[in-house]
Amino acid sequence: MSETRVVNGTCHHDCPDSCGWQATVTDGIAVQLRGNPAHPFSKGELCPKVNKFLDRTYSSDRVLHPLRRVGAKGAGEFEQITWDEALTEIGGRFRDVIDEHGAGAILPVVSAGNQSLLALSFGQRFWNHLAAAKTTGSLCGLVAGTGTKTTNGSGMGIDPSDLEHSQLIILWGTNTRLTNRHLWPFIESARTNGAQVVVIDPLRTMTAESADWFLQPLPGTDVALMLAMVHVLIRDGLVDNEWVTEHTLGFDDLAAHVTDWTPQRAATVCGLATDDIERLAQMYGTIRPAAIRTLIGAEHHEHGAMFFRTLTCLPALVGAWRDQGGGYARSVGVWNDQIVDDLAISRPDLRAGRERRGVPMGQIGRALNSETDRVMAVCMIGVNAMVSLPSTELVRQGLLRDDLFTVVHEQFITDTARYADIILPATTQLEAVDVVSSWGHMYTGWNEPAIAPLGESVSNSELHRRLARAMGFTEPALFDDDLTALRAALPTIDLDKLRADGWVRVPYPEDGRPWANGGFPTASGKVELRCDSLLALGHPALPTYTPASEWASADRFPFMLLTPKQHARFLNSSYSHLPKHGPLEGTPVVELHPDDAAALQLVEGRCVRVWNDRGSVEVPVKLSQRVRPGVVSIPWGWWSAQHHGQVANSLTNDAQTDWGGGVAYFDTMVALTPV
Ligand SMILES: Nc1nc2c(c(=O)[nH]1)N[C@H]1C(S)=C(S)[C@@H](COP(=O)(O)OP(=O)(O)OC[C@H]3O[C@@H](n4cnc5c(=O)[nH]c(N)nc54)[C@H](O)[C@@H]3O)O[C@H]1N2
Ligand SMILES: Nc1nc2c(c(=O)[nH]1)N[C@H]1C(S)=C(S)[C@@H](COP(=O)(O)OP(=O)(O)OC[C@H]3O[C@@H](n4cnc5c(=O)[nH]c(N)nc54)[C@H](O)[C@@H]3O)O[C@H]1N2
Ligand code: SF4
Ligand SMILES: [Mo]
Repeated sequence: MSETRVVNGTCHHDCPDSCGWQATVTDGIAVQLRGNPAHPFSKGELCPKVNKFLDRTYSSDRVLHPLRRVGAKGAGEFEQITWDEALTEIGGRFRDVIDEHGAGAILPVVSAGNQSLLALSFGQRFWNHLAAAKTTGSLCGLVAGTGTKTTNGSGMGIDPSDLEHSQLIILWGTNTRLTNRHLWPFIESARTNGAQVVVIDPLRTMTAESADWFLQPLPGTDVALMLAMVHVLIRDGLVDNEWVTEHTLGFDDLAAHVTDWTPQRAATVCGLATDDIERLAQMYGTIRPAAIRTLIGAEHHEHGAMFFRTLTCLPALVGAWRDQGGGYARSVGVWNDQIVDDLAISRPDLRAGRERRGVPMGQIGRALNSETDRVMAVCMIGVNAMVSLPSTELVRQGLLRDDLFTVVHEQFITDTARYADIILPATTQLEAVDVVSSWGHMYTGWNEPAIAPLGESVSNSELHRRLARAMGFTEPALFDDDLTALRAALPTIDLDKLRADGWVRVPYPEDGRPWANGGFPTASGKVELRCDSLLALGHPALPTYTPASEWASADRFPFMLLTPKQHARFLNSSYSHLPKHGPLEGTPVVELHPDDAAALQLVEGRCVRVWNDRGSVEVPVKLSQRVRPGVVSIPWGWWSAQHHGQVANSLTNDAQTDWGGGVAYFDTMVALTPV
């Protein structure tokens, strides 16, 4: 008799929507995956990426056994070995590195390929106990959070679903319909009630196409636009004086600072029309409730933290926090984190006072090539470094080193895994228990495993238990089972109830107005329009526009390059190689404005070399009105195979952001040469 059951889970992708799903399992095989209609945010819908997740899970290309490299690094030739052989080799190599160079020469690189709690954090117990090196900063989100916190003392914005109460919604540097699709119905619902939607983005995205009004500034110039908005708000008496007096610090300094930030001046910097800047400020100063929604894209600039620090000043000036549906909506990870005891799951105490040497996440390429503090072993977990890190040719050079020992825990032989000495097989979310803290809504979700791990694959937590055993460690916390670790991580949550219910709503003010009456956790207790603590970090205390250093190379590399998330069937680096994803999105191209194409005598489909001192990719030209003249765009997420060698990130800038430890991917200048 065959047995069928339905198992509830939560999508693990680094995506704000953290959808609830239901897997139908017949005789141990998942036969259908669909959205859970009862989920309060995703409401039964998944997305074009994950609708075909079973094809990913059961793909014949899955890595199901430990593999050892037999060919040259990068050649992608491997032989199957046993887990015992793999662990013996890893244990031996790690011990040799520690004996000769110290544990600081071992670098774990963990990213959010699976952003669930155990997947991301349980392994830190092992790395803390080892006192290995660690990555600092982040590819995603830290800059936006840190910039916001600089002004507000907290990264906590409003619940994005409350946009349904807004009358003005400014989507500022976020491509909602592509990257955060389950939020769109809330925005549409506000629209039904008369709300206007404005998109501000250097690319005419699919979200821009759906807006009531679209503004297209040059990349990296928004702070000038914001300062001009402040200028107009003050000039035209649109400031909420009562709220500003009570809840902000430094208003007079800011007012003096923006006197010469006229709309005319900002228009020149941003490449916008003066009238449009006037109109935007007027709308923002007069329509209530007014919400600004932002996410991650705008942090990928040298002055990324300044963007978010300045943006956070705007709602304070017009008293937007007073209203439900007013204020500023960004990642709500900080709200979800309230119920997570991060120390209990990642156990930094296991370092026992030893420092873990830090390597900036965005500069792993540089670290792998550095002669000082040489990295001798890397362990890549949930990251496709050769596609996702900036300046990937540097990463490649590093991974090619003969004296570097590379371990990759993966589901597929990715561009990165090709450089591994040992590949270890990873489960998918259907195969392991976990809990997902959402950064796009207020529900932390349970993930019940639907099927047994395929082949010999293991979850991230089991991987680290095995690594601990391979090292001969005896510290009991390294071997906690998943439920014990989850109980420690969620001390206030009844795990059995969470498991039965599927999700729990995290604490959030019932009236939807977290900052209506101030109470900001800054040093001054107020919104810091002037933030003196920034001076100590070498940054101006007042919001300040600074052009990106990279632009100085414009004489050699005249085009600004964006490499955005662009495909509905891609989630970061994760789907381009699968037959029901990649081919349906076409192939990589460079989008070029027809005027630029004419000047370069380039026509649609003509192959062009896009290059700078970091790398070079050859792609066909796509004439496009989505970019402005002077700006070109190559969609990101394709692997080297579809790019005939190098990838979009071969070209990108690995400079760190002003503060917050992010990456200036989108401050990249390139030249175009027909081939
Ligand atoms: N040019 C450019 N570069 C960018 C960006 C951009 O917009 N443009 N965006 C940046 C951003 S915001 C991010 S978040 C990063 C994302 O960069 P990555 O983290 O590299 O991207 P993902 O594709 O989400 O996940 C990486 C890998 O995790 C694997 N994986 C999935 N589940 C598991 C698991 O349970 N265990 C293990 N061990 N592996 C698993 C997947 O197979 C995948 O290969 O890229 C950044 N890079
Ligand atoms: N389909 C799909 N969905 C995804 C992902 C995916 O790969 N595919 N990735 C997920 C991940 S990891 C993340 S972090 C989120 C990101 O979600 P978003 O932040 O919404 O998406 P991004 O594409 O990173 O950036 C948003 C927009 O910022 C714009 N931008 C770049 N520079 C500037 C600037 O200087 N000023 C302004 N105003 N805008 C600028 C880009 O053109 C882009 O359209 O999406 C998640 N959702
Ligand atoms: S990738 Fe995002 S939109 Fe798609 S199912 Fe997962 S959480 Fe939902
Ligand atoms: Mo991200």
